[in-house]
Amino acid sequence: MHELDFINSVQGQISLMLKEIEEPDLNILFSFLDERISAPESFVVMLGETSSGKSTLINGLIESKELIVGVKPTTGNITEIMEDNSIDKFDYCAINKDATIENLSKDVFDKLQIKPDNSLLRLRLLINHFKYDLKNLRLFDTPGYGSILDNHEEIIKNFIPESDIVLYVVSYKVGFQNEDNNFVSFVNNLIDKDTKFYLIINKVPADINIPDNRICEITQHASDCIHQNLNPYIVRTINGVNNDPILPKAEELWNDMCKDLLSENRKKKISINYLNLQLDLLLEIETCINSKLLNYKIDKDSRTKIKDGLESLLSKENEIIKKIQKAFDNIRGKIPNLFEKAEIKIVKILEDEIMASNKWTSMEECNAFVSSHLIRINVEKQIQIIKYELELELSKLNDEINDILNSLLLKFELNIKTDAFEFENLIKSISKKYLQKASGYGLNSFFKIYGGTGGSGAGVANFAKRALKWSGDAIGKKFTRETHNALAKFLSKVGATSAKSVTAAGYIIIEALFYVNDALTWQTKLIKSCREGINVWSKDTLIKSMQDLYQLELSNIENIKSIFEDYKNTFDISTDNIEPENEEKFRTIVKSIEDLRNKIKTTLKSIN
Ligand SMILES: Nc1nc2c(ncn2[C@@H]2O[C@H](COP(=O)(O)OP(=O)(O)OP(=O)(O)O)[C@@H](O)[C@H]2O)c(=O)[nH]1
Ligand SMILES: [Mg+2]
Repeated sequence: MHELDFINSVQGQISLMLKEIEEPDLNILFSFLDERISAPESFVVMLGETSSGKSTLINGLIESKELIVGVKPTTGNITEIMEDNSIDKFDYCAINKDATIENLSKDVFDKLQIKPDNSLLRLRLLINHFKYDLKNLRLFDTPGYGSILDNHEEIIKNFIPESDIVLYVVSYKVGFQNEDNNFVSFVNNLIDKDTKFYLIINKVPADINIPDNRICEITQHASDCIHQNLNPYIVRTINGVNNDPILPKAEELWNDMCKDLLSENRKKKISINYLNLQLDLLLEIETCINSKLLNYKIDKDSRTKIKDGLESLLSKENEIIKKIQKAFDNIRGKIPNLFEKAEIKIVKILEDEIMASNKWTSMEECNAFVSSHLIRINVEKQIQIIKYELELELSKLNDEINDILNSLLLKFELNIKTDAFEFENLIKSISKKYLQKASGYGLNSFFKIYGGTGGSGAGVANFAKRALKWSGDAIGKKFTRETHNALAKFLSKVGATSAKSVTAAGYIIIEALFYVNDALTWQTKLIKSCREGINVWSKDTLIKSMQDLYQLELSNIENIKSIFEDYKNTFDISTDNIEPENEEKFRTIVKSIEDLRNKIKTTLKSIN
């Protein structure tokens, strides 16, 4: 049987089971999955420095000037472009932070593309039909690196890590700058091995013959940052006339993108994803039924034991949360000092170098070396030390919380142990659930949630339920794709912030020396401006890292809460005896779940 047919037949059987057990939450999960299977989405994120021509390229794809373009930094918000055959030509929406979706007039849509807006999460442009076979594509137009880092967490947390393809645009004339270096290295930390990275060299003049030095240079730099040998897409510049806007065709690019998205390899990956989701869903159903069966089987004494055990378990939730809060407070208390130390160290090194007067033949030479090289190298060294310290502290906390949780859950299981084998089954299925979903729950998954709204640590099912409640528009693939190690991601964000701030610091230094001609005092002046620059770097990076730490703390608390909630729901046993009217029916379902699971596993093996 073809994989998709098999997946659909499993859906059919699950649907029959769900009719028997009548659980609204499971039905929501089911329709969520069903929707994804009928329309597997792909994610493509367009990235690159400001004015590299990202929005223009997308306008070319959709053959209409819907996205605003301009010479100055233009795009201020994320715009998601999707196909919707039910609309006429184009339709415009705002997705707000409170999860509401608003229809917009073209006029308001245009204004929002440029202007930051506190309540807006992202914009959505619906088009009737993509020229290529790009059904179910979700394409994201983004602003430049700085704006993404400061204002668009969603892109960093959700869309880049989830993307099938990242399109990275460099303008030929501008070349591969320091910012591109930082940006691509950062992206490299966020994507996994399945994500394709396309390098697009844009606005290449017509008279440039390929191969060309600059193209080789850009390709080499980008390849180094992403640790792959890239083969760039060359997009030639077009000259627009007033009434004839620039709409680059970039056919090779879109054709290849299409091929990649529709490739057998990708279809295989999607099938594997769905089969794993079905395994998840079957576990959810099994846990639910075992919970009901347990209800039928146990006597009054055991009921009270479970109720007490659960109460005692739940009473520990606050303790753990307080522990997390305390640990994060502690870490936040320590990092200003780390930055202060780093600042002193860097300034000292710069001072020594600058004052080594026999080393420099001119102020310009020294200035160039300091602002483009020395500062960067030393800031990088110091931020590594800070990141290492943070990693130690956070990993320690991770281990502690996992230990506490594991021993709490073990104690809960031992305390309420009854003779009923249903209890054993329930414990088994809830443990399996975590094992399967978190791919190693209890070990390294505590931080996984930082990887996105409801990473696997939080429980896939919880995510889907909550996501649906919040927006009715959850990101399908978040469901299974293994979330990246969130700690690594957090640290890489600290590194990215630092790299961005040091660029700003470099400008301060260059600017300060612009007007200095005095051969005697330049060293003192350079040292002074270095101090100022390093201070800006330190303050900036510290503030942003503190904000990121708050977020990490919040998402980890959410994660803990969801684990307790899961236990609460699963062991929500009635204290009264219940008539086992459906017992036979449920036992038959449990049996068919086991059969189905084996079939899915066999199919998974055959695909791999
Ligand atoms: N001559 C010429 N100009 C181009 C071409 N592609 C883009 N441009 C111009 O380059 C400028 C920047 O293009 P945008 O598409 O706004 O660039 P962007 O990458 O979206 O920039 P941000 O939104 O600021 O991040 C605009 O003025 C475009 O008209 C091209 O092929 N030829
Ligand atoms: Mg733009």
